[in-house]
Amino acid sequence: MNKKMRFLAVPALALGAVAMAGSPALAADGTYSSTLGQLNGTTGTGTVTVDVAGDQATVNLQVSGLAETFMDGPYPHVQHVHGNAMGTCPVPADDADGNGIISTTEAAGRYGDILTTLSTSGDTTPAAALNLELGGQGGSYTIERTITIDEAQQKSLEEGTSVVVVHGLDPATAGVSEDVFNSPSDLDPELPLGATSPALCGTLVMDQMAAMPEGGADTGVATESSSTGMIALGGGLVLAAAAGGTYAVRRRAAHNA
Ligand SMILES: [Cu+2]
Repeated sequence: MNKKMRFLAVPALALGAVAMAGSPALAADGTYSSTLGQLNGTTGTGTVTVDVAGDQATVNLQVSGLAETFMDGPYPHVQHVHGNAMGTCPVPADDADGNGIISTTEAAGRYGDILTTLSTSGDTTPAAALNLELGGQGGSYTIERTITIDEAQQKSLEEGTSVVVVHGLDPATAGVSEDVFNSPSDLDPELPLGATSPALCGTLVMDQMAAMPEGGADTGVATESSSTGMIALGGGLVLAAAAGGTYAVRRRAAHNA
């Protein structure tokens, strides 16, 4: 009887750890972010964070200084999470046809196909990729919304191949002639090439402080938002299960902060 109870004690402890952490973390869970880089003569800037929990992703995308107007209206900037390729942004050498614009098709070898449309409302699937009404409007805007992401998107995040791309070049800075800018888009011949080509681009990288909380003792883990704190706690418990003493260190750090 005594022996049997000791045998049961180990799995009981393991279950306790899982219960304390809440639902077991899925592989893609975490906070991802990127500072977007400029392509095709773009002078604007952008940052994005994506908080992932299961199939829910809270996206916060902020851009400023992009092209403001298009045909007398607010310039529509379609934007997506691409993935399942190299997980990188294109370089000038990717301008295969040499017309001066790296098109979406020319960049696809780097950042891959559209997995999620970062629309301002409604549909977030690839079907909404070129819906101009659902794109960012004007030169500066913020999109903050929680969306459902499919398994392909989750897998790409987990593998580090997810790349946020904001499309829509500024004719004043793109560095090409009006004829080239307005030539038929590789994505939709009804649209100008310049309007659908990538303007800002950045690979989503998981926040390492949240992923590896043992490095965060002096860097304010406890002052972060509750969602990040939960992730840090989950990570701490995983470490505790793997390597005995770590949990005590983590608890002390959290208590002091
Ligand atoms: Cu795109």
